[in-house]
Amino acid sequence: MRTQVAIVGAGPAGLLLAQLLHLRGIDSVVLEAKSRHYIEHRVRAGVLEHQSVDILNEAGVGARMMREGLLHHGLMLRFSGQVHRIDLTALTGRAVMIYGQQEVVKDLVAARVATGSPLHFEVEDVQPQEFDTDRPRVLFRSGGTQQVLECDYIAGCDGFHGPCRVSISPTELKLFERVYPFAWLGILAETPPASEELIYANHERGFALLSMRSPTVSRLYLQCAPDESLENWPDERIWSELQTRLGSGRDLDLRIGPILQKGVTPMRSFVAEPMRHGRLFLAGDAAHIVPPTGAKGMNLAITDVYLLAEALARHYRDGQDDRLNEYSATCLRRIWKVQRFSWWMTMLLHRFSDDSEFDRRRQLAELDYITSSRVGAQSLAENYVGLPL
Ligand code: RFL
Ligand code: PHB
Repeated sequence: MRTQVAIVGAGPAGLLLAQLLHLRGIDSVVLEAKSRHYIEHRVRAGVLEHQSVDILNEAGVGARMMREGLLHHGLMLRFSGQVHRIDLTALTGRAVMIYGQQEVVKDLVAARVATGSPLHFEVEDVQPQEFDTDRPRVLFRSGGTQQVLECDYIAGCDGFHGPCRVSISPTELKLFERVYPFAWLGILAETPPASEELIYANHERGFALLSMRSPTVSRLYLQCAPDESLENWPDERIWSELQTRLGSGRDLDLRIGPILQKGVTPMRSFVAEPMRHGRLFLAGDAAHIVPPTGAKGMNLAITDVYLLAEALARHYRDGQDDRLNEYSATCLRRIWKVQRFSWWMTMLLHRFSDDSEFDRRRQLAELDYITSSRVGAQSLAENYVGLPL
């Protein structure tokens, strides 16, 4: 079996890369460990930067997003018992789109299937090999049969736990990591969003976030312990904690509804440098993780593969490798700014177990500054809607 680009992983990064390459006349094979049903129902991120919206539209997979997605022109910050609106559009001229990651994945899988190009689900034992030579290949098993996929390039879009990054010699990678002393308990619930816009709450009992997926489905998060067991969180406790932290009763009417899905997301900041090793290119969560407070994980995956597709197109179309050579540095420059923003939002909104009274006052003063100074608000807004490519 042979292709131009072997893509490991069918998350937003791998699937979008496959579609962008297809549009540029470049062949690829996508290898995914899970089933189609599994990846189409994995509940994760939900906020698309304006630029991600443009890229998905340009890739020809944006029609349903434009119909069903919710365009948001602002967000709410809640602290000290009050809510303050950050008017994203007035401050930046841009808006963000609320559209679930699993919906993006469904649209991308449908587009891939329509091209008739290979997308293999439930493959096992994926091993990227020989990427430091001119003849890289990927070994894998599919339906019990051992396969060899020869290629020009390998795209490691296999998430944080995938095989690509770990196949690189540790001496060639520099890893940067910060693990936070808390996690997010996230639920998807059948209840109309209690607010038209997202609410990020800094409460003395911990962070809470109100988000949504549709006019009838809410997505809600609570700061919890990093090793939290869901057994400690019966539905009544989740709702009561959300109501307290989001201030339901006074400003807002958060109605209890059936919980469709529950999960705990650990919080970490992680970067592996560089993102290229010979003919292996890492993209998305395979190369970096951000804590979800800034809503950036899926957006970084989208911008990485957009740059990678352009670089590969330049190679195949013009015979020039300049963009491929610059890929890692170009991505990392943006990634570190997004790392900074995601870290900053996390530090601003969560309670730390060792918070001193000084830290608490400083956090509230910073929130007060952001919500009372146009410059303060603008910096948040500019990062939230997305920095330019
Ligand atoms: P993905 O989506 O993880 O996709 C990687 C794909 O690679 C597959 N894979 C393999 N395939 C073949 N062989 C192997 N050996 C493989 N190992 C793995 C996986 O099955 C998967 O299909 O990475 P990608 O494409 O880079 O996209 C990044 C985003 O998914 C991610 O940044 C965000 O979803 C982060 N994130 C969240 N962000 C938010 O803004 N809000 C959230 O609520 C939120 N929740 C989450 C999240 C990430 C999570 N992970 C990765 C732990 C919840 C979770 C659980
Ligand atoms: C979500 O809707 O899942 C979501 C929204 C904003 C975030 C993180 C997750 O910062």
